[in-house]
Amino acid sequence: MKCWVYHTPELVPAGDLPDCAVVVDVLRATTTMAVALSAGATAVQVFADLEELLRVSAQWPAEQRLRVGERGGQVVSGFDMGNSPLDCTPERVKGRRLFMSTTNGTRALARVQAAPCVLTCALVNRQAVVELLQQQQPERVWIVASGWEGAFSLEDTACAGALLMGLGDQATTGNDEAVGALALYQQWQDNLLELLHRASHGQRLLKLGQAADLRFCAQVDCLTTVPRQSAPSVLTAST
Ligand code: 3SL
Repeated sequence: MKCWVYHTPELVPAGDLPDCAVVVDVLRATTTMAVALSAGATAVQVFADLEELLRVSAQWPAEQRLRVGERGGQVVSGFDMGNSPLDCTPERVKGRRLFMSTTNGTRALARVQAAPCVLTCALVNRQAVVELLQQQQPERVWIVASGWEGAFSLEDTACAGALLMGLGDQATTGNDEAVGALALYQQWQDNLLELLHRASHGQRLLKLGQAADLRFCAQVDCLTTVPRQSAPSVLTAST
């Protein structure tokens, strides 16, 4: 398995696709997806565009859907919830489909949705993603960090490194970014909450009063669910 890391969706090569793409958005989209599917949500359908989300979700019975909208770290007005993993309790999400749009995570997914296998990873489900990749043995893997509006995000690249570390000898690094991601994780692995606090998006979320979300997102390997694309833009649980 050869793995490439891209710091943002914009850096993903055009006109090419890997055997498997793994999208990472530790703060907070891919953490929330893993939690929602673990808690019994039937699927997470992602949208770049809020109008499109409202149009498609309107075709679902109200009691079987949740509209999840985040812009700038805050809940989109009129939506059922924002992007906090802590809101995804079984009481709230079980048996429901999440219609979700976030600033960066859902955009990163759109960039690689044509790949034959698309997974999402966060720190919380890193080991589960490692095991799925070990089982499937895709030849070429792209780990796509969501970043923030086209810029590097410390926490996503650290999570890419965590994934590479978990894969160990099973993976070779395809680009310098992969080597750098691994080194970043090795440096911070015992201090991930501090890394999230230093990260620019972590600081943005702290200003919005989301310290509990940072604590949750800093946990490693506590969920066994892997969100996996089962139809274009639709993620379901693979455990
Ligand atoms: O950018 C995103 O996709 C979100 O995860 C950002 S936030 O953490 O919900 O603010």
